[in-house]
Amino acid sequence: MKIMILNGPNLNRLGKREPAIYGYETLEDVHNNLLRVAERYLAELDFRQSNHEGELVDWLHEAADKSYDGVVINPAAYTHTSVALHDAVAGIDVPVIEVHISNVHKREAFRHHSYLAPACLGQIVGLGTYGYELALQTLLQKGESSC
Ligand code: CA2
Repeated sequence: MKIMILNGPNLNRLGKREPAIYGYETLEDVHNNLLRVAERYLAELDFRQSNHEGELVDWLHEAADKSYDGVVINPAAYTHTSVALHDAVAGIDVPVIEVHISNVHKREAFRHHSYLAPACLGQIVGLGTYGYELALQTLLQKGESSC
Protein backbone atom coordinates (compact mmCIF):
# COMPACT_ATOMS: atom_id res chain seq x y z
CA MET A 1 0.00 0.00 0.00
CA LYS A 2 1.14 3.52 -0.80
CA ILE A 3 -0.05 6.60 1.12
CA MET A 4 0.75 10.25 0.43
CA ILE A 5 0.98 12.70 3.36
CA LEU A 6 0.64 16.35 2.34
CA ASN A 7 1.35 19.40 4.46
CA GLY A 8 0.42 22.95 3.51
CA PRO A 9 1.94 26.38 4.05
CA ASN A 10 4.08 27.23 7.06
CA LEU A 11 3.97 23.71 8.49
CA ASN A 12 7.72 23.54 7.81
CA ARG A 13 7.91 25.85 10.88
CA LEU A 14 6.14 23.33 13.14
CA GLY A 15 7.82 22.91 16.54
CA LYS A 16 9.82 26.09 16.03
CA ARG A 17 7.12 28.67 16.98
CA GLU A 18 3.69 28.80 18.66
CA PRO A 19 4.14 25.64 20.81
CA ALA A 20 1.07 26.55 22.87
CA ILE A 21 -1.09 25.94 19.80
CA TYR A 22 0.84 23.34 17.81
CA GLY A 23 3.12 21.62 20.37
CA TYR A 24 6.85 20.97 20.25
CA GLU A 25 7.06 18.30 17.57
CA THR A 26 8.65 19.26 14.28
CA LEU A 27 7.40 18.07 10.89
CA GLU A 28 10.36 15.69 10.84
CA ASP A 29 9.12 14.18 14.15
CA VAL A 30 5.66 13.75 12.61
CA HIS A 31 7.23 12.03 9.59
CA ASN A 32 9.22 9.66 11.82
CA ASN A 33 6.14 8.74 13.89
CA LEU A 34 4.22 7.98 10.70
CA LEU A 35 7.06 5.85 9.33
CA ARG A 36 6.76 3.64 12.44
CA VAL A 37 3.01 3.21 11.83
CA ALA A 38 3.55 2.48 8.10
CA GLU A 39 6.24 -0.10 8.93
CA ARG A 40 3.71 -2.16 10.92
CA TYR A 41 1.56 -2.43 7.78
CA LEU A 42 4.52 -2.84 5.38
CA ALA A 43 3.21 0.28 3.67
CA GLU A 44 5.06 2.93 1.69
CA LEU A 45 4.85 6.60 2.74
CA ASP A 46 5.38 9.68 0.68
CA PHE A 47 5.65 12.67 3.03
CA ARG A 48 5.69 16.17 1.51
CA GLN A 49 5.26 19.85 2.46
CA SER A 50 4.70 22.88 0.27
CA ASN A 51 4.00 26.56 0.75
CA HIS A 52 2.42 26.69 -2.74
CA GLU A 53 -1.22 25.93 -3.48
CA GLY A 54 -0.63 24.76 -7.07
CA GLU A 55 2.03 22.30 -5.97
CA LEU A 56 -0.45 20.72 -3.52
CA VAL A 57 -2.99 20.48 -6.38
CA ASP A 58 -0.38 18.77 -8.60
CA TRP A 59 0.45 16.29 -5.82
CA LEU A 60 -3.22 15.36 -5.36
CA HIS A 61 -3.41 14.65 -9.11
CA GLU A 62 -0.21 12.62 -8.84
CA ALA A 63 -1.76 10.54 -6.03
CA ALA A 64 -4.57 9.58 -8.42
CA ASP A 65 -2.37 9.11 -11.52
CA LYS A 66 0.08 6.88 -9.64
CA SER A 67 -2.69 4.89 -7.88
CA TYR A 68 -1.95 5.82 -4.28
CA ASP A 69 -4.25 4.10 -1.79
CA GLY A 70 -4.97 7.26 0.18
CA VAL A 71 -3.92 10.79 1.06
CA VAL A 72 -3.65 12.47 4.47
CA ILE A 73 -3.63 16.24 4.07
CA ASN A 74 -3.16 19.11 6.46
CA PRO A 75 -3.91 21.95 4.05
CA ALA A 76 -3.07 24.52 6.78
CA ALA A 77 -4.36 28.01 5.88
CA TYR A 78 -5.48 26.85 2.40
CA THR A 79 -8.20 24.87 4.23
CA HIS A 80 -10.09 28.11 4.70
CA THR A 81 -9.48 29.67 1.28
CA SER A 82 -8.89 27.12 -1.45
CA VAL A 83 -11.58 26.18 -3.95
CA ALA A 84 -8.73 24.75 -6.06
CA LEU A 85 -7.86 22.20 -3.36
CA HIS A 86 -11.55 21.34 -2.92
CA ASP A 87 -11.82 20.68 -6.65
CA ALA A 88 -8.61 18.63 -6.70
CA VAL A 89 -9.83 16.38 -3.85
CA ALA A 90 -13.31 16.09 -5.39
CA GLY A 91 -11.78 15.24 -8.76
CA ILE A 92 -9.69 12.24 -7.70
CA ASP A 93 -10.77 8.74 -6.91
CA VAL A 94 -8.50 8.36 -3.88
CA PRO A 95 -9.71 8.58 -0.25
CA VAL A 96 -8.47 11.77 1.39
CA ILE A 97 -8.51 12.53 5.14
CA GLU A 98 -8.07 16.13 6.31
CA VAL A 99 -6.10 16.66 9.53
CA HIS A 100 -5.65 19.70 11.76
CA ILE A 101 -3.32 19.70 14.72
CA SER A 102 -5.22 22.39 16.59
CA ASN A 103 -8.95 22.49 17.29
CA VAL A 104 -9.85 24.99 14.59
CA HIS A 105 -13.38 25.28 16.06
CA LYS A 106 -12.02 26.78 19.28
CA ARG A 107 -10.10 29.41 17.32
CA GLU A 108 -10.96 32.42 15.13
CA ALA A 109 -14.21 32.20 13.13
CA PHE A 110 -12.33 32.23 9.80
CA ARG A 111 -10.81 28.85 10.73
CA HIS A 112 -14.20 27.19 11.28
CA HIS A 113 -14.91 26.59 7.61
CA SER A 114 -13.07 24.08 5.45
CA TYR A 115 -13.42 24.12 1.66
CA LEU A 116 -11.93 20.63 1.48
CA ALA A 117 -13.97 18.82 4.15
CA PRO A 118 -17.07 18.12 2.00
CA ALA A 119 -14.86 16.35 -0.55
CA CYS A 120 -12.92 14.31 2.03
CA LEU A 121 -13.59 10.89 3.53
CA GLY A 122 -13.28 12.49 6.97
CA GLN A 123 -11.66 15.17 9.07
CA ILE A 124 -9.66 14.93 12.32
CA VAL A 125 -9.13 18.12 14.32
CA GLY A 126 -7.65 19.11 17.65
CA LEU A 127 -5.86 15.87 18.59
CA GLY A 128 -2.39 17.27 18.02
CA THR A 129 -0.01 15.49 15.68
CA TYR A 130 -1.61 12.17 16.78
CA GLY A 131 -4.38 13.07 14.30
CA TYR A 132 -1.97 12.24 11.45
CA GLU A 133 -1.40 8.75 12.90
CA LEU A 134 -5.13 8.12 13.28
CA ALA A 135 -5.74 9.23 9.70
CA LEU A 136 -2.93 7.03 8.37
CA GLN A 137 -4.11 4.01 10.36
CA THR A 138 -7.64 4.51 9.03
CA LEU A 139 -6.44 4.51 5.42
CA LEU A 140 -4.16 1.51 5.95
CA GLN A 141 -6.92 -0.52 7.61
CA LYS A 142 -9.35 0.48 4.89
CA GLY A 143 -6.81 -0.62 2.23
CA GLU A 144 -6.26 -3.98 3.96
CA SER A 145 -9.97 -4.74 4.18
CA SER A 146 -10.48 -4.01 0.46
CA CYS A 147 -7.68 -6.42 -0.64
O1 CA2 B 1 -4.23 23.18 13.20
C1 CA2 B 1 -3.76 22.99 12.09
O2 CA2 B 1 -3.16 21.96 11.77
C2 CA2 B 1 -3.85 24.09 11.03
O3 CA2 B 1 -4.04 23.47 9.77
C3 CA2 B 1 -2.52 24.84 11.05
C4 CA2 B 1 -2.48 26.03 10.12
C5 CA2 B 1 -3.69 26.94 10.35
O4 CA2 B 1 -3.70 27.97 9.38
C6 CA2 B 1 -5.01 26.18 10.28
O5 CA2 B 1 -6.07 27.06 10.56
C7 CA2 B 1 -5.02 25.04 11.29
C8 CA2 B 1 -1.21 26.85 10.36
C9 CA2 B 1 0.04 26.08 10.02
C10 CA2 B 1 1.23 26.89 10.41
O6 CA2 B 1 1.89 26.21 11.45
C11 CA2 B 1 2.86 26.82 12.15
C12 CA2 B 1 3.37 26.12 13.21
C13 CA2 B 1 4.36 26.68 13.96
C14 CA2 B 1 4.86 27.93 13.66
C15 CA2 B 1 4.33 28.63 12.60
C16 CA2 B 1 3.33 28.07 11.83
